[in-house]
Amino acid sequence: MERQKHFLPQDFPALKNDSFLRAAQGQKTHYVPVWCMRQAGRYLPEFQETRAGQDFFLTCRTPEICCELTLQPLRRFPLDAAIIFSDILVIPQALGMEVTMVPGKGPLFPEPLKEVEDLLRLRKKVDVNVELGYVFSAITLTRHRLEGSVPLIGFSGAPWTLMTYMIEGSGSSTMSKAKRWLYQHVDASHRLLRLLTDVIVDYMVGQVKAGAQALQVFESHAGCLGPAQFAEFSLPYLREISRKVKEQLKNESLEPVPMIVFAKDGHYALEDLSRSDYDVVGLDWTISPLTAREQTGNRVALQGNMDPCALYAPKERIGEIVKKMIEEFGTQGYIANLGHGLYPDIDPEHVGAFVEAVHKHSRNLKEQTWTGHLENSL
Ligand code: 1CP
Repeated sequence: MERQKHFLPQDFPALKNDSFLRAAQGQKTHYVPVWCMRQAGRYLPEFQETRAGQDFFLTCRTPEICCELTLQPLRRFPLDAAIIFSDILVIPQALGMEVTMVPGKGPLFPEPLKEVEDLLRLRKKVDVNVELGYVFSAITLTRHRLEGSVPLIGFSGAPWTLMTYMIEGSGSSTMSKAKRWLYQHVDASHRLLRLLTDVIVDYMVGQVKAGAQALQVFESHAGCLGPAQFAEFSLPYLREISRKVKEQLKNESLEPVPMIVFAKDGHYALEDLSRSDYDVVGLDWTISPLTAREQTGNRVALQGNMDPCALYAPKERIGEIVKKMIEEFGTQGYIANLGHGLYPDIDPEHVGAFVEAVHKHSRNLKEQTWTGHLENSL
């Protein structure tokens, strides 16, 4: 019988396409790199087929399948980065909470946190190698299977976003249960956010050790916080994550990796985010490229931000929207992406048209760093 090949986090194949990493670090690129949030997802028939009938979190715990799902979009489109297939809710699981994924509905916590005493149910200390080692194995395997074609992005949910799921128990439009804690249980909220931050730091460092070449932090529920609550309950923890991850990598003599922060609907915080030790700030579609550049200056690269619904438009129209987006962001210090994840009913051919349009239009434009005015950009 053929011996099972074991993949170790070493001797990774040399990287052939570094445009995403270069743009993330503010270095010159010959075209605008592009990837899509949720590029591995239900809009792909091959994803549906691989996932068919399988429990979602069991899939997340099976490195071979995570690897396959991560590679699927890259076989179809000339994307400039891969993102490991997993989910942000593996962290509440690592803390001891039960989470299931209800097909067609989304995540469900049968016993969400209701009162402060419920915090006692959470593990006080998480050994990420024990609880989340399956994600690290998936990353290492995928990094080998990518054969250096493009870099692999690891990710985590941000503390506030994870706290909302742990208290709401599922998706919510108001987040009122979680926000109640911010007003009624201030200290307990900070205790929970601190616990999550500590796990996230170890988790992200572990992802880099396993082979992740960039990291994205998803603060998907920034929008329900106003500026004051964001400043108190989100920003300090986001800052601590970037600072500590970079510090730990340095202490362990590991190469630093670019870090991306995506605070959905958090445009009120863009300036603060651009001063937070992240290399890239991700943007949703509700902010114009020019306003985003003005608020973030040349401190960070930007990533985003086409409305995913624009992919419902005819292909030629997608091309026009992409062209305008690149003209406004400039071709340098910029990573093209959507303003949020792909929806399941989006036509894969239109995703292809988006990726192709980014490459085509950015190659046609003069290399342009945003300098505070647009006159010489076109
Ligand atoms: O059965 C399925 O296939 C369900 C769909 C699905 C997929 C493909 C879920 C359920 N998660 C994922 C994978 C996933 N989740 C990735 C994979 C990599 C890629 O992007 O290709 C990533 C990065 C995530 C991150 C994630 N999960 C976020 C942050 C990004 C965002 O969308 O804001 C969030 C909020 C989740 C929670 C989650 N997981 C799944 C769903 C449907 C949701 C959202 C639930 C809700 O609040 O309504």
